[in-house]
Amino acid sequence: MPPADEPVLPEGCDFVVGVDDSGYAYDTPDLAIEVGQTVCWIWEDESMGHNVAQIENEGDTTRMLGGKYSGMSMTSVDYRVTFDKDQTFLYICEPHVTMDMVGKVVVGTGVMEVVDNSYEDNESNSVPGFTAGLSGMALAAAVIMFGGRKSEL
Ligand SMILES: [Cu+2]
Repeated sequence: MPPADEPVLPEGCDFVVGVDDSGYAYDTPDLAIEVGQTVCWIWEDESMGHNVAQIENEGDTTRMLGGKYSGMSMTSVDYRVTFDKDQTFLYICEPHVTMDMVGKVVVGTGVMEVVDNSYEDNESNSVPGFTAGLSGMALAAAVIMFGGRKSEL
């Protein structure tokens, strides 16, 4: 049980990020969490709207296309993300990024595992089936060619 003076986390949240008293910053802009934990960005009835928009690189002022996005800035937000991979998640509040309303979540090692397909091909489950299909086609082609030659004789 957490100490009594700590706020109770909403169910499903391992961490909650809100808006601080200034109204122009996240109250917990730097988090370090474990893989599999959930961060909840929650605020209610703020005087201004805020959001959470993933950026690609530190210092970016526009969101990453295809990145995580809580949507348009709102005065009340409940946006939750469960991080299932090591990574460093960088985000901004779009209307206040110029006022340095930015945040970071370091998940696990903080470094996304680089998937090297050329190395993993032999281990992957889907690839042997694909290879078998290819050799089956090659075999069929060989049979057709062989059959063709045979009929020419
Ligand atoms: Cu903001």
